[in-house]
Amino acid sequence: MSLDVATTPVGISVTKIGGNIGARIDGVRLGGDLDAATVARIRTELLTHKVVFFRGQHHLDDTGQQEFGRLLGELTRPHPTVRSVGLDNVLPIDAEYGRANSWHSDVTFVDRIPAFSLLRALTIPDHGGTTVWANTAAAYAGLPESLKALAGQLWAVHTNLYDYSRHVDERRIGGVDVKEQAYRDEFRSDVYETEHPVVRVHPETGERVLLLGHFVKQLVGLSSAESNAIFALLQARVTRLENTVRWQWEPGDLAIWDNRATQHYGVADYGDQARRLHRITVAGTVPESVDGVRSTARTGDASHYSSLT
Ligand SMILES: O=C(O)CCC(=O)C(=O)O
Ligand SMILES: [Fe+2]
Repeated sequence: MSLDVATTPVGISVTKIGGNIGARIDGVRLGGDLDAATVARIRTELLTHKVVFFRGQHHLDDTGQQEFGRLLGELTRPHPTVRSVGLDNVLPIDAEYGRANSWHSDVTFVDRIPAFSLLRALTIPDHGGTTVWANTAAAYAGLPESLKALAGQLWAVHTNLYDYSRHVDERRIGGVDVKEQAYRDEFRSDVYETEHPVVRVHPETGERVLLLGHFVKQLVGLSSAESNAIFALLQARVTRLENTVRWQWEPGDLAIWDNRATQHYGVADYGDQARRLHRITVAGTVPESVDGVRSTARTGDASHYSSLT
């Protein structure tokens, strides 16, 4: 992906952060009025680096974030099931409602997985509260041929009822905050189950990516023990530290990630300090396997969430 030099906007600088993922983009004021060449450059950098970070976007509010997001594509509803907290297309990510401290790609329990997520920092704790992203294309590329062959034949059921990290908490008696419990109950108010290929062909870059994360319930056709073992083996390839980048938030930051080529993890190391970010997601298409077979929804209809298929 290279841009014609004549159309490359002046004043933009791109600085790689991790060796395998992540770049900071400086010299851009984000908004709905950005020129097409700058938007194209941002998209190219995003597809290349998988997650890009902008500092100092203090002028952005929810409206500006959404107007800018629409330059990258149609926006989804805030969330397929969480209805009470969304304004327009915005999903608040607030420590009061829960913490995303497990590895996932966003909303993989529906068939039409969002293409991009845009997360804007409003209130950030004095310390901690970083977010980590991992490159799922690099994870696939680094597999030995034997594991590529295995992964390329596997399918996984993803569901919003299942979540590796929450599993223990939900069984505990007491100990779960009422507000957090109410949010979790709403999160699970509608059941979605979708079969996705473990190896997806990225619709824009053509790269092969591992499609896993905490919404995976089971690999199709395997026993739970086999499924858990193979999931752990492949997921460990995604989250190895060489494959990640960690961002220390400041208010006014905006991060955009390619949700089809990354997983992320919100590090919950900030105690009871306030932390709030606002997320919007750009609609994405239904995944295709290396053999061109599309994902299938088993349960739930996500057409109200996004009309893209
Ligand atoms: O809280 C974080 O750092 C990550 C939140 C998250 O998973 C998301 O915005 O999709
Ligand atoms: Fe997330």
